[in-house]
Amino acid sequence: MLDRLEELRQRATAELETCDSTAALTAWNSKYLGRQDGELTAVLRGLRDVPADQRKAIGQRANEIKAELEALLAARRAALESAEMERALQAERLDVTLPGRNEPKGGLHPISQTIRDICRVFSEMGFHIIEGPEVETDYYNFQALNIPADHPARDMQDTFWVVPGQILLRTQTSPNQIRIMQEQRPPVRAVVPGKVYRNEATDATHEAMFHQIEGLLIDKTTTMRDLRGCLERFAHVIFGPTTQVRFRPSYFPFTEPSAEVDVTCIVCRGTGCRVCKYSGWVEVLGSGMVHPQVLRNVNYDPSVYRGFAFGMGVERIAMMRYGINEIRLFSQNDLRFLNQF
Ligand code: 2U9
Repeated sequence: MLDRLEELRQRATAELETCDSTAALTAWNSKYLGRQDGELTAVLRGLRDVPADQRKAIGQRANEIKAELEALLAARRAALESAEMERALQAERLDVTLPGRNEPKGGLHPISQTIRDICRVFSEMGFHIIEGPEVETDYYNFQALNIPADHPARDMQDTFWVVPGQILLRTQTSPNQIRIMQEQRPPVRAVVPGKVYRNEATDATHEAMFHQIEGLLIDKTTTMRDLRGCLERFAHVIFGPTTQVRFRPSYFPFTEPSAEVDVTCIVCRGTGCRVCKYSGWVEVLGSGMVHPQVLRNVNYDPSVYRGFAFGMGVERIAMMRYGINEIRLFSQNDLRFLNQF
């Protein structure tokens, strides 16, 4: 019996050496020391059948071996666990002292920057910022704005037709002011930024697609002085606080009276240079009092309500601000140009 115990001890010890995972250790444990059918457990359980004079010695030796195997198992488990931990640490090595990686930074296109800056000025004066569709009907783009089918102003805005005579790429953002007036009663205060399209020959100052910002204010007592005050505020923020504003008579079908608006030349500050053709002034936008027919078109009574409107080309403003003399640079996506803003 003692020989059998010795053989079991050697076999178990040798086998333990070959266990190289915690799963193998668990299997080894139940094979030799398991409560149900471990080999050593079976020996201990069989002690009652051993002749009384040998029982003590065998029992003692079996318990010694049990204690020894349990100690070996614990040591082997500890060694395996620390090896596994070491392997995981190597595989997931992370140096928290390394500097972070910088993501390359994007930036807003100069046209987007200019739109935001201009909209902010009017937003601070209580104007809502609205956007609308780029594909429009003839009614919203022309007729509602007092430009009927045979009107000569249509020649100035040669148009990209989607369905000839009916659906077009908008030539101005004004259709959205018409919609706002249809949707709500005065007072109305809105600015509308967005892309517009005109079928024109391209050169250094003209493109078939460009951006506009238009503004509209309707109330009971609105006058041209309110228009002038708002535009002076705009000019001071965008071109500097010493900028002066000048109105010149003009004609637009949707405003009466109408005015072109000039500001002191931002290059020479009014003393005269090539940019302002030695006049000291540069034109920045068009404006006027909303035509009574436009008010009637949206069921506003022109004897009760009046308002002003203005419109500007964003590319033109951005070219002045940044000293750019070629409009096509804005749409060429050349990073050497864009990275400067
Ligand atoms: C409504 C009534 C009136 C908008 C206006 C202008 C004058 C104007 C041009 C500037 C340069 C177009 O981009 S540009 O070529 N615009 O001169 N725009 S008044 O008048 C409106 C708009 C909407 C309901």
